[in-house]
Amino acid sequence: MARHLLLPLVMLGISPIPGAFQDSELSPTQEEPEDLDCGRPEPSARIVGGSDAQPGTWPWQVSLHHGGGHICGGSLIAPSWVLSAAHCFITNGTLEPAAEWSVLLGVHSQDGPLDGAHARAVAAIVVPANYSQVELGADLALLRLASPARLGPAVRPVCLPRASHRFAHGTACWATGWGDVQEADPLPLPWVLQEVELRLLGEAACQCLYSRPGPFNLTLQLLPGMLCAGYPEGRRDTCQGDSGGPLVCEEGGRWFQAGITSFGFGCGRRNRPGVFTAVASYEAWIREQVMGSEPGPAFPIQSQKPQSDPQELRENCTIALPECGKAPRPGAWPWEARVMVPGSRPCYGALVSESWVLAPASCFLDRSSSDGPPRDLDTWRVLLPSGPRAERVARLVPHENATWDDASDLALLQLGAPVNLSVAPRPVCLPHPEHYFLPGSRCRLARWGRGEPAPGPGALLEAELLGGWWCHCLYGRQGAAVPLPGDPPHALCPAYREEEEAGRCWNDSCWSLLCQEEGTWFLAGIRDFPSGCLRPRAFFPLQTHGPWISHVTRGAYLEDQLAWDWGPDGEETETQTCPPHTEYGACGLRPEAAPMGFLWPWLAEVHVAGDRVCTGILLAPGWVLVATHCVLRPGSTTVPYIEVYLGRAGASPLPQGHQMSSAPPLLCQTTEGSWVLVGVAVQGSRELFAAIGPEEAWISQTVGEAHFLPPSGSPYWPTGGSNLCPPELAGASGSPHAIHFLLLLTLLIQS
Ligand code: 4AZ
Repeated sequence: MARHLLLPLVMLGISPIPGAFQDSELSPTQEEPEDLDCGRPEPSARIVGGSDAQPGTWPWQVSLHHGGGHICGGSLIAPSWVLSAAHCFITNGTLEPAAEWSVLLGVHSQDGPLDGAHARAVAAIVVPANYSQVELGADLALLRLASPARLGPAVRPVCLPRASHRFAHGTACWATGWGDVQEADPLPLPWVLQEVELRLLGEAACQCLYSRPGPFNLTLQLLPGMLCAGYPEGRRDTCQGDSGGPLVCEEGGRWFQAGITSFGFGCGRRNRPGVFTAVASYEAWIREQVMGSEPGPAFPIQSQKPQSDPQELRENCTIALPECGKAPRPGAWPWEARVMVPGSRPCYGALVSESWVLAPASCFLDRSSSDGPPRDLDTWRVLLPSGPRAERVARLVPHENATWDDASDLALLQLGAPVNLSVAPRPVCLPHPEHYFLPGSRCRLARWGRGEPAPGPGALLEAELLGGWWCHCLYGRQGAAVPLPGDPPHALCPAYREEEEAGRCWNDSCWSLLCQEEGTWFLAGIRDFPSGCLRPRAFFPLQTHGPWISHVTRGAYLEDQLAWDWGPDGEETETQTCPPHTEYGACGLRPEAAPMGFLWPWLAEVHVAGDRVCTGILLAPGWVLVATHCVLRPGSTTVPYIEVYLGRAGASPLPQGHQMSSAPPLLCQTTEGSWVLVGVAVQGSRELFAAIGPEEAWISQTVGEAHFLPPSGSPYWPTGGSNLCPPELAGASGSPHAIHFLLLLTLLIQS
């Protein structure tokens, strides 16, 4: 699921530039080719967290076009040679034809007239024979131009480092490109070349950062020929579309290309610096490819080797901690923002960056009227914790769906001036779209919008997040497949104690959901669904809005997942089905453990081959139903030795050395008080159940004397109009899935 984050994504949202670029002179320059002096821009004169470059600052930067648009960066290393990344040219293991590519030289803005720019066709693309995928290194390519570039003030080659060249850790270098300015957020018009200063990280420091399991527990093994640049705290980085472009460092008045933008985990993330191909490691390969071409690339001798300071070699491993989401204690939220609009009650929102507050759009926009945005922004004020003064509001940016969609009832307010972040105010952390808030997470409800205050002064507003499956089934669309964790969910369900203790629901309260991971608070959800008293309540997840928030704010604190423990087969969900719905919500939502000594009289202890124990259900005097996976080993066709004990499940401790396989049954009580078996937990899950209903025909044919509730009219099988659970629960037809889970054991009664 998270693999895409590691892959270099080279397509960029820059649309075709008018005109064909096959060896065209877009704007003829007067200059004739000169000596191959490298790495010296004519003195004249996004990348994530960068800024517009001045024209002519990076004259070796080229744009590689395919299919009419910018795909990758590259660098001019000789009049007929461009250096780039192999992964830009390889699709499904095949090198794309050179003829489909063109190289744009001397470009600054990729919009409008390309003054001073010219294009060249590509005669050949060469990649190292051992390149297979970015994570395995050798991510470089050489492009031979069909005709030499026209060198001039805006078009000059960069210097290449020899294999012996050493770049000191901590050196400030520059990366350039027309790539995304945030993850999945293309560089906006007028597509001006972006530059960003990045620090070289030593191999040990970078490996240390990438060895810490980040989101999705992914780590990375750095290989020889790779180098890292960036910052432990992230926020400045290369991104999709910058690939193939140069990372250059100045030495003795010349710019050397230390790296080629290759890949990374996302863009600008904490502890996930960009990974570059270390150009010096490929001196021999580059020389071999360009042999005989005159003039070839320049590999100036390094004038001064960096002192090998032993202190520097033993770089310490500094892991950056989140800068957002720290609160002195629950309830004292340093991001709580009170937006004061004259004539209305205060509206509560959250500070998400130095300059932006997120709040419900419905505080500021009348959904029923078609009035435009408010005009009196200069009378609005924002109060922040410990803020010395009320902040002015410079801009209101409502979510595009804010006026009709409750899940998007969001607006961003830009403060008149950025605030100084400290202990307070401090922004809350926001989740990336793929964030998975673990069931059982400790959450809190915080004030949101213009809702009523907390019910009662001492309210704890503490909540525990319930499994996403339950929430999905309770509030999901009919027929919707149960999504994978973090897919993203369409609802988050916290169970909060106060409401239960108070015995009523706070219908007119309006809350946001804050969830904690390793001591850091995330804004996980906003305002609960209009769900009446159906429990657990559901919140709209905020994670789907991460891209919009980071696009508008360019610097909100989107933070990676800090906690993960998805269990062994957390993602094997294809055959999982939702439990049926009762008047209390989905049944079995909060199964209470049976007190010791209390017997569920139909439960059977099934002992398999002497070492596994699972739960069976007595359906008739001679028959016990049990989950197949509990009894049969995968791939085995032999039936093991099975013993069934009745009348003692839950009452006696298990014999030593026995494991309890988790295959608990799901039982629901009818209004008349009798219990009905509705599902058997699927393998690896304690929350999802293979429904019994669809197996009625198979069970009754086999067992004969099993008792079934009437198939229709029962409150436990949603009718066709129900929108709460997938339709297969209606029990109309046999499910090919569930049958794999269930096995009937006929009993040879031994007394
Ligand atoms: C890319 O897809 C890419 N943050 C380039 C650089 C990085 C990530 C992705 C590093 O081209």
